[in-house]
Amino acid sequence: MTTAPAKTILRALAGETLPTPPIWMMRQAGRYLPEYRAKRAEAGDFLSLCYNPDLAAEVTLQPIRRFGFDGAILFADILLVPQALGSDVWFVTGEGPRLSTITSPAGVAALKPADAVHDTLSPIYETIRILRRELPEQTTLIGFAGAPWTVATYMVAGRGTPDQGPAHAFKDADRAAFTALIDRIGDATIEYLSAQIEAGAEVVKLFDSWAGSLKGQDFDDFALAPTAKIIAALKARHPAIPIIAFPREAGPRYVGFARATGADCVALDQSVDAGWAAANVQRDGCVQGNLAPQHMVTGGQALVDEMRRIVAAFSGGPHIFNLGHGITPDANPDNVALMVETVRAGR
Ligand code: 1CP
Repeated sequence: MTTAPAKTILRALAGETLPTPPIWMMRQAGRYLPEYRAKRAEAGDFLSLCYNPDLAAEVTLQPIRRFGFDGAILFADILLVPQALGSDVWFVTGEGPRLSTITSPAGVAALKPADAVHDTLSPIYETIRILRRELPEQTTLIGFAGAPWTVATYMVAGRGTPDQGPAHAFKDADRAAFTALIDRIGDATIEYLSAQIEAGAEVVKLFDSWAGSLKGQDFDDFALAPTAKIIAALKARHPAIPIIAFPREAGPRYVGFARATGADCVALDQSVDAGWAAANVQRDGCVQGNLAPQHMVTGGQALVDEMRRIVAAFSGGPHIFNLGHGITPDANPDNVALMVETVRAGR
């Protein structure tokens, strides 16, 4: 006989419909919090914060102390994997990430092998071990990585891009070399997420933030297939670990995504209608997300009304409350507190 896991996020991910949804928040640690900004200044720069296990654990715990979310996401970044594969990565204050660029088969071939990623990423596993000791017992620890397409868009362009143009150009010019890049990132991601799970991550999430720019066969080959491959490998090694997939702005391609990839939960951005997603996506299992992050800036009755609409739409199945994308630096922490209060008012 087995007993149901007690943590609410794990129960929802196992397919349980709860009376009120558990809640966590994308980009819970970030510049909207003064205590985050203070720790970041102490670390010196963003990457030093990611690779300092004590400080990274501290900025993960800060929003949990303040708001008491049901889940905490590890503090790290999707661009640590390119760095571990041999790309140069740095952050320009006020602008964002910069990387060396990969635009040729030789650039792909020069990347380090997947099992070498631990040399760079072992501090992240230490952050996870600290968090498992320090988090409240009801809080679920969520590990993560970028999905291969999204990570590739940064490795090819060397920076964030509005339309992922350079990655599309590489893919269209040399599909075999681009596929090799996707495979290399996928293999590294399997090693990285397995190690996160072994260190104590209880759930892992794959961020495919730029999935929406892939259409037709490209979506199948570069969003769906790499995600399915990573999930199959992780489930083979760690059968009990729930996995959240976030093919952001996939639109109609959200339909069937969980079935095709083996994901236990699909995270929804704010561009899809909650009623539509309940009928077409939640029928395959747990969903999370959908609240526009802008509500964390504007707050008020509009926030409460929109939350009630989302909760009602997803009340017939497993649901985790979350934003449709990360909270922005201009958000007001009081609105985050109001969000947590509102979702729990029914408890
Ligand atoms: O302090 C700062 O100025 C840095 C801001 C910041 C933060 C707080 C960056 C730079 N990364 C992070 C942490 C981070 N990134 C987390 C930690 C956990 C959390 O609290 O949520 C996670 C899960 C991420 C994931 C991430 N990084 C994604 C996927 C999710 C998404 O937002 O779409 C992406 C695309 C990145 C790349 C990245 N890192 C940072 C920035 C500004 C960007 C986007 C760059 C761009 O496209 O221009």
